[in-house]
Amino acid sequence: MNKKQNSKQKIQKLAENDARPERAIQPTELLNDTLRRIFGCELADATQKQVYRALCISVRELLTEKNRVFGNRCTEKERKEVYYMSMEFLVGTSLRNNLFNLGLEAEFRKALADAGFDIDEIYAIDPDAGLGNGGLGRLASCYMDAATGMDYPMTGFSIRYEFGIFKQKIVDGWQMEFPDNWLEMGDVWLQAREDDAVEVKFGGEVREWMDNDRFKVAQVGYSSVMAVPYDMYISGYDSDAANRLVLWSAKLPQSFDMAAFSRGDYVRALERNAMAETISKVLYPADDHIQGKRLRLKQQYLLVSASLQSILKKHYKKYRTYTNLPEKVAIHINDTHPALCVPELMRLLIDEHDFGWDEAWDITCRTLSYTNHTVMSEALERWNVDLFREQLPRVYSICQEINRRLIEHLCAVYPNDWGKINYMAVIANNEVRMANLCLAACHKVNGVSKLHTDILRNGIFRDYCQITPERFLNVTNGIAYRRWLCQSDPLLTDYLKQLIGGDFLRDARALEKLLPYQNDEKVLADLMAIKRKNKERLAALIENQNGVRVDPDSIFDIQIKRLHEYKRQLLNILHVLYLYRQIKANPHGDFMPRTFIFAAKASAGYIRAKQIISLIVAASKLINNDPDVNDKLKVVFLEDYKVSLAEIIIPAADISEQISIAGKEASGTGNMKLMINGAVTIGTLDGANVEIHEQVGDENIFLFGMKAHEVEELWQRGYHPTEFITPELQAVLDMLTSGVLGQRFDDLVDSLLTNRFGTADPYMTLADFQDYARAQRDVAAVYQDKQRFARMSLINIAKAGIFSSDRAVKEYADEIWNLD
Ligand code: 26W
Repeated sequence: MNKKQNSKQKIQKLAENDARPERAIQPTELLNDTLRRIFGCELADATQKQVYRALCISVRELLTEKNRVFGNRCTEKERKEVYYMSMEFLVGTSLRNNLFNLGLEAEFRKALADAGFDIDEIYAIDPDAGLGNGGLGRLASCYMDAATGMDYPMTGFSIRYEFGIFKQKIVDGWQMEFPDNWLEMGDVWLQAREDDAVEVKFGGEVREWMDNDRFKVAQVGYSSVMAVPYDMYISGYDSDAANRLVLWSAKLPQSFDMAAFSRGDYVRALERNAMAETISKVLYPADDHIQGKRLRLKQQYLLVSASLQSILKKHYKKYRTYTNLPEKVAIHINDTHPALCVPELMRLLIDEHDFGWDEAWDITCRTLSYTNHTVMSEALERWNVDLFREQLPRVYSICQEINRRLIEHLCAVYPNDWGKINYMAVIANNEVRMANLCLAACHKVNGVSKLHTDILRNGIFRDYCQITPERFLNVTNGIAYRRWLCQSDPLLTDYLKQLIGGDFLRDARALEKLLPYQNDEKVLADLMAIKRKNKERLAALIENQNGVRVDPDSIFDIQIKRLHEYKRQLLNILHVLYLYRQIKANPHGDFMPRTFIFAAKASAGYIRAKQIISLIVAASKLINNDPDVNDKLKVVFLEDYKVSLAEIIIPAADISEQISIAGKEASGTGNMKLMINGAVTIGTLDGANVEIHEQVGDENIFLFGMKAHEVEELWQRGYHPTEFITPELQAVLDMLTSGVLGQRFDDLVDSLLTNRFGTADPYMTLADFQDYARAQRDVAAVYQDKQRFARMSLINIAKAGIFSSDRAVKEYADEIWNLD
């Protein structure tokens, strides 16, 4: 390797004839090279921020090379590629994950330490790329990691939001949102490709004409926006592959409207530019609530049109035809947010590439597949026809034709059953139903847990499922356990490595090798000692951030997820107040000390959710400052929940709260992350909790509450929340209006007991309260028996392997995308 070449060229050279260029690099040399090139300095005189950026750029360039070589190899071999379309990728931090996957962590930790830098401080500079709200976005990132580790050519498409999920601050108990300017430091991971910008058309109208015997259609009078791609490279564990997450940024065609300028309309000239850029300005902070806003629709179309144009361009460059698209390309629609893929692929094939309707439809259906992530009616996207047609006139006319042909077909299948046909229609009641658009076209539709898929098959999608049951299948969610266990919990990982070997690093099912140790006192004690160290680390963070001292020997009971009424954080905090009253009533009783830890963001406009956060914060103030209960009960609400905070909370968890009303949580993935870190679940038989129970058995989980069918039956029978109120529960509810919590929460009480806000207690918090309290008593009793609890913890770790995203992605590859 001649001295003159800079590190970039060296890596390019290396990657030419070795899919693992990372094995040949010298960390110190590479860092100094990059520092010299970017900052004109070396490790000896670089600042921490300069070292951070140089390290990220070095890793990015390594992955760029790996991706180039991997991409060429896939194209040469004509391998089928999958494109994962998602409005959200909750990536989190990237530096540690990439170094871990490339097997470079230890080497760079040493090289930096030799130069006087602590890599953990460098990691702390790496911002969370918060390009998502919650489960759906994080799942997309876990799947990119898994696909790359298994050498699958998978490209993610999303939007380069300048502002990700808002930063949360609790001010006087109330959630405030602040802009998340992640690009300030996070831009190091992005590689702009201005030359590959794509034009996306909005507005205008449809023009139809006959071109000798061919019927031609085009959009005219539209305004153009340029979608500029930025590449974020994705590493995989111990893999030859590196994949790309392509993030589109909206720009005006020529950054300056000279015409307007020369007309002296200076502001207008700039305004139009700003207008265009607003499309990729900010992530919609809605989780499970549709916001039929124009900008949200423009964001979805920018993602879909730019991505499909670039996919078709790359495909045609290789195969000089589109007819074999379904054989070489799989396009996956992550919930309905990218559902415009259906009409847009049709538009491109028909208007731009002269396909007839039927052939275009055949290619479209065999190329597209769709995953549903929620049954919440308020989350099923339906666009107002006028807004839709105004922004996407040609796409709308194609939706009309899709709908016309669908209705024609349904009339044959369900003759005169207009109720059903209307329910299944793509366009009806002046709305475009995005789920039906996917159901009408996609060759595969899946749910994200066994229970959820059953509910889709027998519930909201039953009419479509009855016609083509073979299109519906389940792929239970999975997690990138190398991030959520190996990187987040190195103490446990190193211990497991020396106890059962390192196979589990490649295959998570190898964690089952732990099972023989379930009665091994030493191993059980060791596991509890590691858990205690992780709890000390979290306790330090809580003291630092909230100024509250928590006892690492207490039960760390954790509920971390988006704040939503169906997830029932309210049930949790009402039970905490119930416990508080019990301790107050009998301060010398033997209560197992407990620390209840909450972290959750509420969608900005979701007032009820914000009121529940306020109640949790008010309860924590009352309880944490009450000397009568201090050593027995603490409540903590951790601000600004995000991926990197979860990576510290999860290894410290004893109890994992998964208490949603049965039938509403599609799967959950936090439950899996907590399980593989040895937390024992207290939960309902909802989503993937059902499959966690299947894995660990009755004696290693604390189940409570109604099952999904019992919830349905109680609805049918008529649910009267007040019938479930006991004197103790009434006393707790009175605390919410008595002012003892420093403020009144009348709305919350009325939402439970009255129809002031619609159905009383719509998520049956009161109906499940007694059994929840019973299960929580079981937790306290079992935890007293350290060995028994440690055994439960061990079995949860050992049986969590099935929830690896490697397993899930393999199922998608085999059952849906048909990847080789
Ligand atoms: C239109 C606004 C909006 C935004 C996001 C509606 C719906 C969503 C997502 C579908 C909500 C979401 O993240 N759902 C969660 O997806 C996870 C991954 O499959 C599941 O594990 C969770 O159960 C589900 O709530």
